[in-house]
Amino acid sequence: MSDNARKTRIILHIDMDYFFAQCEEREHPELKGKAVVICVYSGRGGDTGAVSTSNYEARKLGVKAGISISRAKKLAPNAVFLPVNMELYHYMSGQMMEILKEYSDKIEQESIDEAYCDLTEKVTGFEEARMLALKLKNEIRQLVGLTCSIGIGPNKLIAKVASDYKKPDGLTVVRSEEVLHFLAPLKITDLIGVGKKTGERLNELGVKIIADMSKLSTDKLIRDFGQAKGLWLKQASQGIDDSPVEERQGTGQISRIITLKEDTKELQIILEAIDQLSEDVYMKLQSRNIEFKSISFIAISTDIKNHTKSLTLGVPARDVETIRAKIHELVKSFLLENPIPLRRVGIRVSNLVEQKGQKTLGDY
Ligand code: DGT
Ligand code: CA
Repeated sequence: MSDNARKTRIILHIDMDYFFAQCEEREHPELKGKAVVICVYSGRGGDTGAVSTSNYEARKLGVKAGISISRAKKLAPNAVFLPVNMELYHYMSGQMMEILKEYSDKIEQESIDEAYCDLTEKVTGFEEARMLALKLKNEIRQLVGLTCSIGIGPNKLIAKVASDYKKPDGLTVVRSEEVLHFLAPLKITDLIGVGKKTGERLNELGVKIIADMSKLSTDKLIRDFGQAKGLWLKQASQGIDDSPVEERQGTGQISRIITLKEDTKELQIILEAIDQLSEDVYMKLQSRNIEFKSISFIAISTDIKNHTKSLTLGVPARDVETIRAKIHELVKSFLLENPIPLRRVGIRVSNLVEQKGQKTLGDY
């Protein structure tokens, strides 16, 4: 084994609290303190459909993801019921992921509101990782206006269980030597990958908490669950997980956001900041060999409200001159229409086109 492979990893998992409902609270501050339920209406009229998520006030009344909207209305007749607004959630997710990227370049986005981050090369130990996580939480609260829960551990499995351990607004650090003690009293279904069905079968074997499972022999688990799952269960119960944090390339869009040195509506200062980002976006397009058709200026004002201004090109491009020229155009017209001080500014390119072989412009 190389020295590198033996090195203890430090993995962070971030999970936004009651994400869709929290985004709505942020957009509509008058919702604060009320029970809020986010609904996916089936489109068949009336209240048919299911609850996507709810805030903690609504959860206290028994309103949870997956139950029907009509049941939720019976449980919480005074709650505020809102339809999903995916555009808003993707937008907020993008902002939070952008901040995360400032902390590490080894990030695996797991879902719209969750990501793993490998901090092994970034920090000297778990204490420094904790300080970094506090700073990250604070920055997300200040700049995006949302709370999250973070778990830190020697692998992805432990980091994920740790982020779920204390919610909302939690931070749980589990060092390598604390792993077994941390896992022992938890329910087996707290392990990511142990679903309802596996949980029920383990219950039949008398296994309720992780400590019970770690006592079963590998052979027994393999007999009952098959080779791969049996081995995985044994390892998971001991907190072992070697899977790497793998950067997944989202194909949909590339964005870069920066915090201005001070809040401003000065065109020149904003253009200077945005020019740095044009370079970053250009490099990213270059490295992935893709072009874009749409470009947006992202602006976050001092009241942390989001604004965007976009345009679409006739033919795809990826050269830095086009990025710069188009984003300048967008910034200028944005400031004319909205002469307000900005806190953060950014560029997003979307409608991405992969460059395969030698295509001519006529092929697009
Ligand atoms: P949390 O993490 O327990 O504080 O609460 P959430 O709401 O962030 O839950 P999470 O992390 O499992 O899921 C993130 C978002 O994904 C959530 O805000 C809404 C959406 N979501 C979760 N479960 C469901 C579901 O069963 N149906 C639909 N349509 N959306 C869901
Ligand atoms: Ca969440």
